[in-house]
Amino acid sequence: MDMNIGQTDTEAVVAPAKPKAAMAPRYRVILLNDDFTPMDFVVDVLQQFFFMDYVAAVEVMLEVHHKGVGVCGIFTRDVAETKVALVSDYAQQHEYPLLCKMEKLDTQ
Ligand code: TYC
Repeated sequence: MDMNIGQTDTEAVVAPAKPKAAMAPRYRVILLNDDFTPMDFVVDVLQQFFFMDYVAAVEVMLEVHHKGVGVCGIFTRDVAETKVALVSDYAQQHEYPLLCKMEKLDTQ
């Protein structure tokens, strides 16, 4: 008995095209290590601008201190740009060389 009525072999193996829902690209906001910015200042930045609790902020600060870079969070482009600008202005006001950057994520 024919179990494949109305369906060719090709149709049976090719998955139907699934429309991809458009999703806004996301960006990773990162801090870079330097030898001059005080650890307490970096912890304060992470709490103030990224709403981390003290323990999480110390963890990220130490990650940056030991490995050179650490992730503050993942955001849409506008939010990431705003965070980078706010952190960079705050560091400059205090005359610290702290670098905050954003990187586009390639997978969504
Ligand atoms: N390395 C700095 C120090 O020893 C601390 C520091 C941590 C600086 C993280 C920047 O993004 C940074 N004072």
